[in-house]
Amino acid sequence: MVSLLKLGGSVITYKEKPLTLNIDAIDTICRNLKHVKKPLIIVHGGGSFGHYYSLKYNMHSKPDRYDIHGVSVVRCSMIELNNYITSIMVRHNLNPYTIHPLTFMDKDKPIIDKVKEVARLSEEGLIPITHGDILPTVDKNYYILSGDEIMSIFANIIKPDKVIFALNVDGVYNNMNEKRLIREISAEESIEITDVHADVTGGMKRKLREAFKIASNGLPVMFVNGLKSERIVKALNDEAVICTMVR
Ligand code: IP8
Repeated sequence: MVSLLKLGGSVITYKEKPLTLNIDAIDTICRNLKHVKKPLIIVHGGGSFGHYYSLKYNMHSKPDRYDIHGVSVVRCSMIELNNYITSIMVRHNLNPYTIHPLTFMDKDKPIIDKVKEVARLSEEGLIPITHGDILPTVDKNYYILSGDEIMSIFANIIKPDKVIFALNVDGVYNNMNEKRLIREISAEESIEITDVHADVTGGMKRKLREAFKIASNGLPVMFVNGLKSERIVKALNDEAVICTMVR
């Protein structure tokens, strides 16, 4: 059975510093992923790469006729970020295999056979890795596809046994003043979300929305601290871990 892991932009980059990787975090995650012996698919976010340029060129999830140079720049920044991550993975003897979202998306709809092929590759020993991106739709419009949305598209089609969102905090807090970790949320509950960073795809609210969608299909979703990456491994290996579970 396949597991789905989203590496949030707040883990792999320093979100408040444009175009800055968190090399230590990526390196530690890769070192730890060697201890995971089951098929894995990774999705990563834009962090201070994609989101930096999306904000600069005023691009959002809503399809529109965005500045065409901006479209190019946002895409390049995501490819660059992906290249950094995959080269660190290879250095750790992992087998990443980048799949750009246009391979499995036809405008704003997933190509089901292609998504299933992604799962097949993970069973053959590769780690398919994809990312949030800027994609064409119709009438010269483009839109930003969030990695969080890719998670729910994949979860819906592949039906993985684990869905994990790695964040830069321990999970979902009741609010940012008290910072009490919510250990379990059921899709019906409403919680107060304050996003600290400007995030063109909707930050924590978006993540939770996608997690609720996934959970409503019977797949529990875990929000785990990716800066304590041994937790990612524990979660993937079915061990108890500090996290927020969305059911
Ligand atoms: O960080 C956004 O992906 P996300 C990708 O998963 C871009 O929402 C291009 C900003």
